[in-house]
Amino acid sequence: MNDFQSRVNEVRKRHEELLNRKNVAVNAGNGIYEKYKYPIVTAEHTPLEWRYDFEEKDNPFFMQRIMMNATLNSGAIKWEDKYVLVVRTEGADRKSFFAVAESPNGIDNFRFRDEPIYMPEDTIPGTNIYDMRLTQHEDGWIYGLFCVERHDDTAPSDLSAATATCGIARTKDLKNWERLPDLVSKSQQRNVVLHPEFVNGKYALYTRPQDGFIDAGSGGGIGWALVDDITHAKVEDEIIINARHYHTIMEVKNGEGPHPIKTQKGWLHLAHGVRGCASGLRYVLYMYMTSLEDPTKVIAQPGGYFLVPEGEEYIGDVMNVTFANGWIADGGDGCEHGGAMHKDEDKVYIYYASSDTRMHVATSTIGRLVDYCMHTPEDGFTTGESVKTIMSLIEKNRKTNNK
Ligand code: BGC
Ligand code: BMA
Repeated sequence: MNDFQSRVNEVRKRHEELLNRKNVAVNAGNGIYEKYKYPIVTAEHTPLEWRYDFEEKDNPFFMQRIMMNATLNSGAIKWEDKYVLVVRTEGADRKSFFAVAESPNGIDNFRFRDEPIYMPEDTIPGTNIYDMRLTQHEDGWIYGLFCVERHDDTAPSDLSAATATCGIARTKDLKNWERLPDLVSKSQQRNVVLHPEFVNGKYALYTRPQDGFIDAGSGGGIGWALVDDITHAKVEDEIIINARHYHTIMEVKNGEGPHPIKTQKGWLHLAHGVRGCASGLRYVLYMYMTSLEDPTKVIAQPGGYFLVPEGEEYIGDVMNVTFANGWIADGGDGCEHGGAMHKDEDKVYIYYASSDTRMHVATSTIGRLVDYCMHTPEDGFTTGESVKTIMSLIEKNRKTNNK
């Protein structure tokens, strides 16, 4: 065997070992969810055929011709008995694209399909696309809503000036995608999510109005808008359903994660909150619940964060970030319809990325997450209120322990 062939064999062997690695739960100690020892999808998981030229005469050193930088913010869906992620995959050139990776059990053995998704363009092509939210809607389609970034040509001399718009595509098989016109909205939009059910006969969107590309500014928080026609979607009236507050984990920005999960007690939401600090922006995950009768009404808002970067999760391209736009509530059916009513014992796979670099999973159940939302004290917005909340728990425990 020549050097070329032995190098090919070695690279293939290492890749297979990585893809087949068993994952193990690590008790997070908070009782709310388990994290796992290994990330589930990394840039190293991408197929070798995307990165290496296997022709010896063209690539005598068996080098990577195309490097992959990161696998992050993935949409998720249970589909044909598999746990499917639409992974935001980013090349060394900083362009991200979508690619499907699937696993038989949701926690390890994720494998990319042979080819990434070639997303058809809207009339104005995007420079970059990312962070897809998947919704299996009751209209029969699976929708992918994602952010489309383009240069802001109103500032021709500023090469960092950009605009964020919500792109919309739909599919029946996660292979062929029909691109619909981008969402029309007065403000820029990132983190737009399609609710799985019709509301008053209309499509319902979680929005995130923002003043500029980075700045959420007067946007206020997570919004809600009804849309008549998803093939020409336009935000007419937008209300804020989950507002930001001073000195909280979501002081600077917040945004809806994946679409909410329907439970007997209400819609269960996962979102991200952002605050500014000396080291930059800190992205953490939080939860809230809305009413089944009126999905714009918040019925539970546990104070503080739900999940944050820990250990090596802090390190990566954009430090101090956890971000989630995919989760799967698994009632054991082969495919989980987006608006299915979930039972307490149903398992929840929370797919999150750390520091814009790699994908992880955390697992819990509907029962545990609802309990977390309904019984975690709310944020009282001042130190005094926080101490009173701790005091009342101490008092309760004193009574319990003296029984
Ligand atoms: C990046 C996103 C980021 C956004 C705002 C984009 O260029 O690709 O990951 O969320 O900028 O910082
Ligand atoms: C954003 C998000 C994500 C990213 C985060 C941190 O605004 O939309 O794409 O994870 O910033 O860089």
